[in-house]
Amino acid sequence: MPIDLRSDTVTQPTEKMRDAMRNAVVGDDVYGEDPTINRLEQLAAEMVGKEAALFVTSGTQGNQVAVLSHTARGDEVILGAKSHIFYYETGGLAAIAGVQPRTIQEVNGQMPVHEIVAAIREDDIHCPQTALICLENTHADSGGLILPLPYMKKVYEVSRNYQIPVHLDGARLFNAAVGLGVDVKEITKYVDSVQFCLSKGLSAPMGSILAGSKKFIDESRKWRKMLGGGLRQAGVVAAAGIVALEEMVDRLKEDHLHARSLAEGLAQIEGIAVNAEGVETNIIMFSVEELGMTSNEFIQQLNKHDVLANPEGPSRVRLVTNRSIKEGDIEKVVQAAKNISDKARVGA
Ligand code: TLP
Repeated sequence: MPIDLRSDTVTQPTEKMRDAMRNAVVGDDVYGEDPTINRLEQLAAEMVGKEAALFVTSGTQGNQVAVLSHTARGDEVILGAKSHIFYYETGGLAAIAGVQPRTIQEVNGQMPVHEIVAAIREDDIHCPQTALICLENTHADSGGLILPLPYMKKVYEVSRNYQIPVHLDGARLFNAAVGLGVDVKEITKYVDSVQFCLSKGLSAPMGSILAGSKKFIDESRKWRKMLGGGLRQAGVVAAAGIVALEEMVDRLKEDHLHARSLAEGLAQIEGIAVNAEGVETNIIMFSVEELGMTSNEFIQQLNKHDVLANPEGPSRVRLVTNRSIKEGDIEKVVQAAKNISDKARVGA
């Protein structure tokens, strides 16, 4: 088996999840009759401190449903230029919700607050309505950085002043909470709605949660139906989601420790540029530019050492630690990277 660091989405369900799935009591969720889904939604809402929650098929579906519920066609949405919602959701904002993205370049995963304020539209006949601000925590493209709580608070205060809702793409929300050492509600109290993934480090086979006010979730349930996400006996997968929330949150610490020690190992290798102290959660980004290789060339070499990774731009490589990592794997990856570096520098 290769060491798979392409993403934390590659995690397999645990034995306990498989048992829970086999034994799940299910019903037709479009009629609201799946007791396992109902339990998951209630548990999730309680955990993030919101009135209600909705089980959705994926993070992308949860984010798109949230945008649909918060906005009307022609509205403007303020979000990061490298946010997943803008960058990696196949243009869903424009194609599905019909809204206009107003992007702001993030610095360490954060859109500068004064730029958010400056981007809010005036009440003018020529202007679209600024209907939503989206944040991402942890911020994937910046290498899994955590948005500091004072930053979340500031954005929330701005949003209250201008009466604009805030949606959080919290695909890795629990990584942020574990990284900060706080209850997840300390983060979600600064947003109106939140989407988080069960299928990443938490290891469930599929699904995300969208949470918010009861009114917001009632509306979101209709949009989810329109997008083809009205589920039937999906308690078989929601059962794994319950195990994910009850048992898998604390273990994210392990992914973070692995990421830090992997980054520290990589930082010793000539030609690899990585900020090991900057690794806050489970994502490591590093540049191979100095080796005179593209990220794809470097990854092809890694593959020969049985290590899988993803490119993030022409010279940036992304590694995401996850539950599939076994004892000794970190050392093997560092050794593989060292061999590639040695070979590249001899050939140069
Ligand atoms: N991210 C995936 C890929 O789509 C890039 C990954 O491997 O990291 N928000 C954020 C911040 C995400 O990182 C992702 C998935 C999503 C939303 C979408 O979740 P899914 O894949 O469940 O639609």
